[in-house]
Amino acid sequence: MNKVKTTCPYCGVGCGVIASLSEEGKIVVTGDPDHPANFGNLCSKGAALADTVGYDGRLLYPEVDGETENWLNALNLVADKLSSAVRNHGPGSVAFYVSGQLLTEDYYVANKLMKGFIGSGNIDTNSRLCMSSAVAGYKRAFGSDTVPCSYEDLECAKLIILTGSNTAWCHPVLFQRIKKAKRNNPDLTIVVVDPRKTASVDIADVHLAIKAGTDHVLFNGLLTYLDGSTEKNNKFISNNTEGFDAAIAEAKESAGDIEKVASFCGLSKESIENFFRLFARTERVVTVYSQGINQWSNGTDRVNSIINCHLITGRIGRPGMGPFSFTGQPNAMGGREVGGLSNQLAAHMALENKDHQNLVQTFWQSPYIAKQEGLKAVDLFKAVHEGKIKVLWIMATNPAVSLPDTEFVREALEKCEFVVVSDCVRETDTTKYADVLLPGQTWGERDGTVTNSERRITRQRSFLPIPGDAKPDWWIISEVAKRMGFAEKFNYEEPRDIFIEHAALSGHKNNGRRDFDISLFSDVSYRGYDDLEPVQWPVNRKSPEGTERMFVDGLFFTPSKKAQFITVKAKTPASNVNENYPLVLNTGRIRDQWHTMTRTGKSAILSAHIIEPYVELHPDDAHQFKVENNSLVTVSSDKAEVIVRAVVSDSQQKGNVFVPIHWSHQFASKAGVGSLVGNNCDPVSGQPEFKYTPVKIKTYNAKWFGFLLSRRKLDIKNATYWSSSKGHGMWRYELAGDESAEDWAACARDLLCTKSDDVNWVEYFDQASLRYRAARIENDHLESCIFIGPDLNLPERDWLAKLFDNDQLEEADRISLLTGKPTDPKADSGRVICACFGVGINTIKQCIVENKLTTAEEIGELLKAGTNCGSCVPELKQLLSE
Ligand SMILES: Nc1nc2c(c(=O)[nH]1)N[C@H]1C(S)=C(S)[C@@H](COP(=O)(O)OP(=O)(O)OC[C@H]3O[C@@H](n4cnc5c(=O)[nH]c(N)nc54)[C@H](O)[C@@H]3O)O[C@H]1N2
Ligand SMILES: Nc1nc2c(c(=O)[nH]1)N[C@H]1C(S)=C(S)[C@@H](COP(=O)(O)OP(=O)(O)OC[C@H]3O[C@@H](n4cnc5c(=O)[nH]c(N)nc54)[C@H](O)[C@@H]3O)O[C@H]1N2
Ligand code: SF4
Ligand SMILES: [Mo]
Repeated sequence: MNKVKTTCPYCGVGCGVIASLSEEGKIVVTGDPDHPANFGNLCSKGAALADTVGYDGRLLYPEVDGETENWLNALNLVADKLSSAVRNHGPGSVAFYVSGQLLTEDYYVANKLMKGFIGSGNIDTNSRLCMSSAVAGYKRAFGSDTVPCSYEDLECAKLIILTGSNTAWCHPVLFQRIKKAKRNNPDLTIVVVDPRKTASVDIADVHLAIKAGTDHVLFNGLLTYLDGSTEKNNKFISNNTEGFDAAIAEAKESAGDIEKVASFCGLSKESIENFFRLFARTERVVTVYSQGINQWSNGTDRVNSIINCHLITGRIGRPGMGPFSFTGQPNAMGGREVGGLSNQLAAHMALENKDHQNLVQTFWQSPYIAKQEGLKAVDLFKAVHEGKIKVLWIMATNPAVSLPDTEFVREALEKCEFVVVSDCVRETDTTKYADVLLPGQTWGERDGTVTNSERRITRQRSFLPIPGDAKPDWWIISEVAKRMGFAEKFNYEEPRDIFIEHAALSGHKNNGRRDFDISLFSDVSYRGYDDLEPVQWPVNRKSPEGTERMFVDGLFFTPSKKAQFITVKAKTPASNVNENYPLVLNTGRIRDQWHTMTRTGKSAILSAHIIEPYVELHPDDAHQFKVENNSLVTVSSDKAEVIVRAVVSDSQQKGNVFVPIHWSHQFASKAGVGSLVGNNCDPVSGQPEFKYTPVKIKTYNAKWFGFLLSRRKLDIKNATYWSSSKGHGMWRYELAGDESAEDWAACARDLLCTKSDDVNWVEYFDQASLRYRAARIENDHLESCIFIGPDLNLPERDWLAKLFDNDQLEEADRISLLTGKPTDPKADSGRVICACFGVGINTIKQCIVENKLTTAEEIGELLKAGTNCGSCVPELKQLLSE
């Protein structure tokens, strides 16, 4: 077995993994004990990587208009279309929409082609939806997009504030690190600021269930409080910062006294006072933030309201302190480094800066250099809709699901003259609109580098054979560039050739003037690149080992070398709840799925925790809007509606609902929450307001409800609601429809037997209670089964799912299929709570009761649940308390 050190392709923690492929084709993935991000730990997604690399559903050959094509013709066509659009309509008529999931080398080449050779700024990335407010906030404060901290700061801190970050589910390995730090140092205090009671609250000493959208007022209030405290660092303010007077004047004006802050933020006066006091008296404080801060129409101001509090106290550039943006995607940072955003230039240079334009153009020896910023994601798709963009090339992102107002985005894609999509998956909601599909290599196959949240560059290495004709993204882009007439400048043979150019540019005429500098690698050999060890930039002759912490000398990258206080005004969201749409919709992530599920959706382990799209709402709202737990509901905004399962829970604030982002049309009939969200963006960063949409909720009254389990993946047509999830050896579908009872049998046959009558079909219709059950049996094993009733009183799914493990159905199984009850009640282990060891809720509950367990550790000893990645520990505790 050939063991390869590489990096997990999911979140920005950037965990090192060791991957191997045995001769029998078995893939094994474990945590890399030597990687400084995770020291061997993995979360459920990383641990299940082997499950998600199968070739089913892969895009393996180029396609033009839905027909397989060879690379030569496909590349020629794409190059032709780009060149002729530029010739006839100018460089602004083409655009690239790329992704923080590309490797740095791919990203570098895409940016170079657009900004230097096509000569337009029209390359933007899904990082616009993700980190652009964090970028803009850092740039305004520091003059550069510099993350000051390291993960180690989490271990040296005495106070960690997690605001707008569900770390437990979205950066699980960092959550484990924080948890361990707290165990080792009971003095470490953790404050979670989130309108929801998330799994991250599990380790919090304090949960501030803030009113959605009011953090900037909280931090303005804190700034005012610190101004009057002994912790105000006058020396740092006068020597190392500018803009203090204006910022504090506005903070006082807009936040006011503690009482006013409390009422604005929907918190008690005491909790605000305690929080302010805690912050003031704790020097070592790290403020972690993510999408609950970034994804607002004033996201950039929110970021700066946090940074301001670190500047007034001088708490930056020293161990255990600083404003720390946790990045989302595996290479969100790499994308920023190469200038993948439409308003940035390569190597952290500023697009609006003439010297930088010259520097980059000379270095690239390019015919052009973008001098004006290009269109930001939301505006880019508006331009596509208006017909201004004639050729759009989408790489490694699924905008038909992930942008706001997806109905509009889909219309834009439909209208666009020529759409190219590079993806590794054949069927996504976006590939549907492609004129040309280009098969990208994906994790395990591709080679290059990524940068994680703490500026650490790590290699992603290949260890799998290349399936079909899949190619690396950098190769695809370079081949198109060559065909557009730029052969000489895109003549790369290996990712290393691109990396050294990128490294050289970062050091070119730098001399400490720019934060991003990896010039030590400007001439790294092929061998050196292959062996590259994880390292934090800047890494140059001065710091050959890399740099753990930034701004230790108190100097920043602004012209004056001083950090900037930013004046932050009080502002409410761009839209507002009203009579028709009385609830605030918050959108975000769940523990075991990654974005639009193109990869994690293939894993039975990862699909077991939460099997259906849902809306979480407070019991009072459920009562007011007559919604029952577990019923189907519609959630609608003024744009569209989705149908999802209701989960009634007091984790949610009254007046707020939460819908996860993951379910595209590939996994559910109508659950894409992006269709509800409006186009309001932050004026500075262009980041959309994903965390606030006024909506209403209503029970969805279907005539029948049901579910079916099937070995084969099915194409569900005749159900008004369906959602699918992968199980072990089968697919599970939750269903609802509008047919009356007399049509259920026909309906079931339609769903499971298509046109063939020649199947072994057993069915039972209980007329009295209106329960319909049927199973399709092939060669004595269960092929599929379906259960339908007029209400939600349906059999449990998990024991039925186990019948698919058997090669042969026992007589008892056949009976239980038709009675809808397991012959052995203990056979039903229930919904999976621990994804790592597949432990179900019924098993855990029973074990708690029988053994009188009181702690999660005891559950772990008996059932192993919670002992690997630990992500389910909050739920184990919840079960214990119940
Ligand atoms: N499992 C999993 N992990 C992931 C991803 C994934 O798809 N799945 N995606 C990755 C990516 S790309 C990203 S960007 C990160 C995102 O990581 P996070 O930002 O942690 O994730 P979200 O769920 O989008 O939102 C975070 C929290 O913000 C809260 N919030 C909403 N409004 C407010 C507010 O006004 N104030 C405050 N203080 N909080 C608020 C939400 O309730 C939510 O709990 O996750 C990364 N990790
Ligand atoms: N409502 C709402 N919407 C949101 C958010 C939210 O919180 N709320 N969050 C936003 C955020 S932070 C983000 S980051 C986005 C994420 O949204 P997307 O980027 O649209 O989501 P993914 O599913 O990660 O899409 C990645 C695509 O790249 C493909 N892919 C994987 N590897 C490769 C490769 O090596 N090469 C190529 N060419 N393709 C590959 C995958 O199959 C998939 O189709 O969603 C945003 N949208
Ligand atoms: S924490 Fe993030 S990088 Fe680490 S294993 Fe989990 S998904 Fe992968
Ligand atoms: Mo993201």
